[in-house]
Amino acid sequence: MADRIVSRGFHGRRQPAEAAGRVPPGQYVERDFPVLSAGPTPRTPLDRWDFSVDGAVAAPRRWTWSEFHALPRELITRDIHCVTKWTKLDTHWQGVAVDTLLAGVELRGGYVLAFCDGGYTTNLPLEDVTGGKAWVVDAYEGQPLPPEHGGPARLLVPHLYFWKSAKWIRGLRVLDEDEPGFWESLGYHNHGDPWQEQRYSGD
Ligand SMILES: Nc1nc2c(c(=O)[nH]1)N[C@H]1C(S)=C(S)[C@@H](COP(=O)(O)O)O[C@H]1N2
Ligand SMILES: [Mo]
Repeated sequence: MADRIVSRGFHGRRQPAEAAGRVPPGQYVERDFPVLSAGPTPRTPLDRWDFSVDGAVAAPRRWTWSEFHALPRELITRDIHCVTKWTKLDTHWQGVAVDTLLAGVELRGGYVLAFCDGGYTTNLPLEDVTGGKAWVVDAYEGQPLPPEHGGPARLLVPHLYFWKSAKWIRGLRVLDEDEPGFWESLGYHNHGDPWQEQRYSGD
């Protein structure tokens, strides 16, 4: 009896009890942290790194690495969901809220395009990156963010599929008209809500 209960836990993709209600449709719980990159890992030295808010704004902003580090920081614990169907529970991050980066910026558009070293982009409506829903993070599980996971800094938008969490981010371009990013122009869903299973355009 007891061994049956135990062995059930190792069967296929059955979800442990603590995951109940936390795993979006079609997802399974992953314990490792897979790396998914569309190209090589860029390695920008910190003295050449900066973060910009530009585009449809009254005045663009720019922070060097040390200026970025002087901004108010937050600890973030969230579940993340990749469109390739893994979900990772209770990931811990540190970084700066997008709200903090946009504070005092006079916005003249309702969308952002995140841009990155290496050329990757992803598009988001402002309402998905404001109100405590998105961060630019530079630490994972108490350590500097490893390059393969987007270090020195990546976007974290945990309520959307993880392709929206752009690695090696260098800035947010404010747009008055939405514009598809890298995966969005290759057939992935424009919004990417895992609870709605918005995987591909048309879902
Ligand atoms: N710059 C950049 N960001 C990216 C990607 C990428 O290829 N380049 N892949 C995206 C996809 S599809 C996913 S699932 C996650 C994977 O992040 P990870 O490698 O840390 O698991 O990063 C997203 N951010
Ligand atoms: Mo992904």
